[in-house]
Amino acid sequence: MQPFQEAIVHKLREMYHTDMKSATTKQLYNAVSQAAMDTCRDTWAQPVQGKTACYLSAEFLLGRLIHSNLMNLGLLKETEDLLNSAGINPNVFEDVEDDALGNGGLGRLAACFLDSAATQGIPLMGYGIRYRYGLFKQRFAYGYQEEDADDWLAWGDPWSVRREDQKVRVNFGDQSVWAVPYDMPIIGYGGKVVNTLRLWQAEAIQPFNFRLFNDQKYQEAVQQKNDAEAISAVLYPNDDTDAGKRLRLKQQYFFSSASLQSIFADYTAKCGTDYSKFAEQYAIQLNDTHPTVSIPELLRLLMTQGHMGFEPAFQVVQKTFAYTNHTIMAEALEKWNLSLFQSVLPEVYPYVVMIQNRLSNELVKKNITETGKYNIIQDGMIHMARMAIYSTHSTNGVAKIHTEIIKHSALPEWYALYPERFNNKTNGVTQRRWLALCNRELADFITERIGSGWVTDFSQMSRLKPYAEDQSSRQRFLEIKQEKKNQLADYMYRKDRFGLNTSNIFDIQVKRLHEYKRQLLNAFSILDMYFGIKDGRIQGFHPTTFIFGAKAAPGYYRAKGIIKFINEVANLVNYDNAVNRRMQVIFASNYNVSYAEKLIPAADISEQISTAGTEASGTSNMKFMMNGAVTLGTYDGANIEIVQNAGEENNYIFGARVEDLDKIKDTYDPVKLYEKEPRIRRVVDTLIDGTLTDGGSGWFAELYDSLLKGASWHKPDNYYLLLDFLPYCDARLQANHDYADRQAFAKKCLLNIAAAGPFTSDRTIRQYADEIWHI
Ligand code: 4GP
Repeated sequence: MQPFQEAIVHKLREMYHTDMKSATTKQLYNAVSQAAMDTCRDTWAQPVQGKTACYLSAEFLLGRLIHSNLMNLGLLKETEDLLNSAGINPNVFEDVEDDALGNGGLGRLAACFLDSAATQGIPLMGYGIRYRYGLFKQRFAYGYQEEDADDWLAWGDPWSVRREDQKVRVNFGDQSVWAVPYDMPIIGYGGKVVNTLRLWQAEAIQPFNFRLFNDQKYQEAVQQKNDAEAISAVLYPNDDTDAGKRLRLKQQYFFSSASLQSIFADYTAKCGTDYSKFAEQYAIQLNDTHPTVSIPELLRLLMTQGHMGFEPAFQVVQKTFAYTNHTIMAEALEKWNLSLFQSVLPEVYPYVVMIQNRLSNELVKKNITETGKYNIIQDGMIHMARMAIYSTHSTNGVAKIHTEIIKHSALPEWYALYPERFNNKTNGVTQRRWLALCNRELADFITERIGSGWVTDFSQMSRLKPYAEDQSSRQRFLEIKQEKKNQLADYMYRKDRFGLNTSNIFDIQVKRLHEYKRQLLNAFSILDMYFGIKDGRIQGFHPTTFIFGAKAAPGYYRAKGIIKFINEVANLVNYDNAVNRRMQVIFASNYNVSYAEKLIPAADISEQISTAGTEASGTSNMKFMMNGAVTLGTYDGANIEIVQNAGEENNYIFGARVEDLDKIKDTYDPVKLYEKEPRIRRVVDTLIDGTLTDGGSGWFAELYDSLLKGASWHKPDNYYLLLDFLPYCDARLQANHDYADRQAFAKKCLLNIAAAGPFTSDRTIRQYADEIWHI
């Protein structure tokens, strides 16, 4: 036995008094994880040299850790050999669910950044919240989304270390709590660098009141405990929407204050009490506006504990912080009601006023009289994005087009004031999780051809390009794709009891459910194909399986209506014997990181169909690309950079561009399109003509109205589904047609893989380190 294998056996004995043969999955999981933790403890304990970057984020969507950590430590094979030799399926940890402390793109990006920074030896610490319950678990009942609590701790938390000695006190207007850190090792590939993710848990200062209990006031006796724990109890299930809740503000201040206190104490221990040099030691990146209250919090610490004056303290703050914007959806630009803010954070509010006063003076100096668009405190609200832009030295978008939109249409007044602060950092994803680990077959294929350097230097992928011309490589690629489809089919059968036809094209759209992402457009186009096949209009259709995966925020009823609609479309198609050998539609339930790792490698077609100008970047588009799917998408977010690099001829781009929409936005009339085009009318009418039923919820009629009548808060069809409908259907049928030439299609896929080099988060995080943090 190898030493690591012995260590696992020893852990089982020590922790559970059991052995490989009798251990439960949970015991095995904890023993393997603990044994792996032991191998990196010494490296982890080494102090960081030089400047540290701190990534503050309300979400870290890590995904299952066991496989990625073992891979990064070089222990995956040994572990699998041990499991095999004990007659245990190496997939046993597939049931372990520990992947839910984030909603979607922004949280998953944070996780990719941690992996990339550790792999490249960039000292990056993550700071966030240790939610007791992560994002809800989704199931379907009669096609409706139902939500259950995500009890991720049921599997234990072997990758965290509770640091009781490092706890700090956080004060609100009406309560004080402990913030107790749980540290996780972030193991770089090769195991040479281990960074830290610190997640804070809220706990009561006095968990139990003995006197009240004695007086038989049992509820009151534990009131403080319950109130404290509520703060880190649950991740708000929102993506791109503002929860606007008192508790949410408490969460934001809770982890911001705890992180800042901890960073401040580290600085003091290292450098003493001259805080003027703070920004030389720490760079703090705000992952969207959620941690923005860190800005007045650092100001408070510098002025009260560091005894600095306001102006020098503000200078330090500005040099320290940088801000990343992840969406221009108006509802996500956070604002807090002034009186709420004052009552929750009375100690912080005065510092917000000081910042506002400084801004006001600056505006006067610049002769700006129209201050309403700039004021941090305006009309009874505190505008967090304004505070973030004003008080930091860098504001970045997450794809080229997104940054341009920020500069020229979302926040042009700020760009006019401080053009030098605005910069772009196109997102990326870690090729270790999203290729090396989730698609080992393709990873071997690549390594056999260009060596293994791509695992840590993704720019090497371009060397794969010549193999797109090589028939045997194309053939091998197709075999691998087939193998991944077969594996997905097994998995989906287990998870969703659905039998995929693995000889079909796999056409996949997986992401959060949002109107702007246009899952409804996808469903309409499926219906159009369904009718087209039945009517004989569409001939020579290559059988296709359409897969969706998406969670809707529980309070977002329109999104829930779309889920129900897609499930009804699936019923219609899958039970119709006239077409169901040519089409299948399936909505994967509880889409999450682990499901993504199965779905993405099996895809032929990556659906990226957001309205131009709405998806800041997207990151699943990159994961699909590196796994050899072609993009069927709009000119939006990082799709643009993807097709620029991989060739438009190797992808399927359709639909209106931002410029086109700008021109027509005041005159756009979806009703005209609906009346003129029978194919549009037919699919839209399924919402109300009884073809499909919403079970009496009224949701389908509401969707119909949203397209043709609008609502009090938006114009009809404000995401231009009907405008892009025919071009989308055409592009889709073109891809379907092209697929028939398997060799030519494989060539497109390989060219996409070979062009994926820039879309690694290794590149992105390097740019943050070089251009923003100067590390
Ligand atoms: C997402 C954006 O919607 C997505 O386009 C982007 O790729 C991702 O951030 C990472 O930058 N936004 C969110 C959010 O997840 O909650 O606003």
